[in-house]
Amino acid sequence: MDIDDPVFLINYIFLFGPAPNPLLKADCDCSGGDVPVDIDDVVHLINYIFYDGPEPCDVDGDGVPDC
Ligand SMILES: [Ca+2]
Ligand SMILES: [Ca+2]
Repeated sequence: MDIDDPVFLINYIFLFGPAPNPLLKADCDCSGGDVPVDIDDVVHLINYIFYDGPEPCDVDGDGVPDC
């Protein structure tokens, strides 16, 4: 979990970079829906890393944030 993660996501969302695998692991804000991974997830991650924001979503429910 560091700055590489939001950079990876930004690449994927805006620059057609490689998709996260599995895709749902990058749904940091647990939004789900048709487009689970979008700019909101990047914002969530940056908040968490730099501004003590809430932890990323625990996508698979094992108690450890996955994003
Ligand atoms: Ca999301
Ligand atoms: Ca987990």
